[in-house]
Amino acid sequence: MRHKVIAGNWKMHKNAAETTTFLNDLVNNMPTGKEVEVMVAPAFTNLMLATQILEDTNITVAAQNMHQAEGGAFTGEISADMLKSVGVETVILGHSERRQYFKETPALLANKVDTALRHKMRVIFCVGEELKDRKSKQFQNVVFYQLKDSLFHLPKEAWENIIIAYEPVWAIGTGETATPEQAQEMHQFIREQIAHHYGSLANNVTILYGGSVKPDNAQTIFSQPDVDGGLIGGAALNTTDFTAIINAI
Ligand code: G2H
Repeated sequence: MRHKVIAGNWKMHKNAAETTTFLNDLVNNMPTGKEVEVMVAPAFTNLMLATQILEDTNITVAAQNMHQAEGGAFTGEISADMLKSVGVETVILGHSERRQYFKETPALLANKVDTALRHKMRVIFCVGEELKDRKSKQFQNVVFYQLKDSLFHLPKEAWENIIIAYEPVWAIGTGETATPEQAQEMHQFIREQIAHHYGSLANNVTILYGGSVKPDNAQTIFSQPDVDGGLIGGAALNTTDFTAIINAI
């Protein structure tokens, strides 16, 4: 169901002690009276710690990645069942850093999405164009194929468990942010493509913006009609900025 979400993607930051400090601080300083799901995505090693610390709160925990197989000889990998066994119900898939540095392809990501949904997990699926695609005006085309190749094989019911994160690659960790108009244009485009394929359920899909969201730009981005919240990287690593961003929704 469409709702507001602020999710912190910690990437490869924070050890166990830092995770504990951050989460206790967040719990003690959580903005109140906000209709928003607050989520954190720590490293694999800290997921169990996070679900334990957050057990009696409304803050949810996501993994940053997952393997597509049920299990087996895949040294260094983590399965959906392992995530669920430590209380993790949501997984981020298709982040541009996974696509770029770990060569994750649309077909592989389709496979990961299927596995996550089979395990009744929620997926935050990331899409976004590179700078060259924006310059060549191919950005909508690129994002369309990212959606089509990894998600448009799904049955309608599956969309209850899909959240989209639009993250223009040129805005990730660069300090460059899409303007509110650029974000709205793409969020609307994404919703239209889902509507074109699936009909009115598109209105119920949560679409987050990601890419250098900070306390000082969050409010104008979140105020756009098709922006339902944010996937936050750098600014999710300290509680002052993160709670300010939650307050901006
Ligand atoms: C985009 C975002 C979080 P940042 O990757 O997914 O990171 O806010 O640091 O650009």
